[in-house]
Amino acid sequence: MGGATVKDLQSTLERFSSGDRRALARIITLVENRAPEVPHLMRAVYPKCGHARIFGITGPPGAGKSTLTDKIIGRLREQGRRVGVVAVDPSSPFSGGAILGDRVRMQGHFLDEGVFIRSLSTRGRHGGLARATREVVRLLDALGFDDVLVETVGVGQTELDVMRLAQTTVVVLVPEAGDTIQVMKAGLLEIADVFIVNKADRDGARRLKNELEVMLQLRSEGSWQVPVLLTQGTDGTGVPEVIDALEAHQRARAAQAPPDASEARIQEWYEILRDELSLRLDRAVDGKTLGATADRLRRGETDPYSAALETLSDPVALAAALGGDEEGSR
Ligand SMILES: Nc1nc2c(ncn2[C@@H]2O[C@H](COP(=O)(O)OP(=O)(O)OP(=O)(O)O)[C@@H](O)[C@H]2O)c(=O)[nH]1
Ligand SMILES: [Mg+2]
Repeated sequence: MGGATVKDLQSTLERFSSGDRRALARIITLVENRAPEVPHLMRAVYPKCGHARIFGITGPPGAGKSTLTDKIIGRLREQGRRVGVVAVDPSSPFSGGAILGDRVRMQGHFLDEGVFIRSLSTRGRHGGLARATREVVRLLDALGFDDVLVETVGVGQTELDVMRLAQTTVVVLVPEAGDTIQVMKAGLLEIADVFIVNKADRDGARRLKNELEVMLQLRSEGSWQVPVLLTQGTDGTGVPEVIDALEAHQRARAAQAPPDASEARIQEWYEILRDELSLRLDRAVDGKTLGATADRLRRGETDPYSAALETLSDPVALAAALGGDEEGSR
């Protein structure tokens, strides 16, 4: 976890900039595995961020998100833009490259140097998928991808957290999901900047579109009017209009006074701290650097509360046990 490793990572990143995508894949695996080097790496990456457009695509399983993403990539590539895609699957035990379905559905772009597609999930006992996703998006941004698309599977709290990092969020629904009450319940109405009713070839698509529009008018606020677009992911019908809507929302966003980012930075600092402390505490327990206390507990010489209070009252010992890595900070 010393400085050398971080340097290694940085040179790996530089290799990627000159076309080595395996290097990027390796780094993303570190992020996914919550490796201790990650904060050091991200510190180097952070100042280079802020150029990419970040689009979120969410909606219920099977709505056609990947199929649409594939078509959207195609259009953006026609405009000469470099596109990064992160498919986030909190439930998947698989990782390390691609979920099969996404690989199949976006395979037309796999040989394209201007497209990078990666699936993401977190293994083990730690959560932190929203943070890992944000880090991967930043890596892609820093490496010069013009657009980053984040697809999340499902509509739970993790997905909503992940979607907070998108500048423009697209919610994909299908006629058979028909029930607009579900949309409200899942919190999708609040996060959508653009609604898509996909599978427009099926019955009920137009009706769902109308229902959504009524709902949106009822809660219409602000200057951006959320559009509801009909698409057919399979043949790309309606996708040019999706691109137009994404661009229009980006323009509307840019026209507004930029939101005060200071609170978000403080919140992120707090999240990183909490997350890193918990990771380090687990590593310390695994690595037995807190072993003396554990031994005393094992021998019945103290109780868990006394042990915890003692550990907390000795910050220097605690910091040592949690493994300060000053080396890496240089
Ligand atoms: N009839 C019809 N089928 C579609 C359309 N768009 C996508 N599909 C099909 O719907 C199925 C699911 O598509 P995906 O793109 O994998 O959906 P997804 O939302 O990414 O699915 P998950 O990532 O598993 O949540 C596939 O069999 C697609 O071929 C459409 O417009 N009409
Ligand atoms: Mg998908």
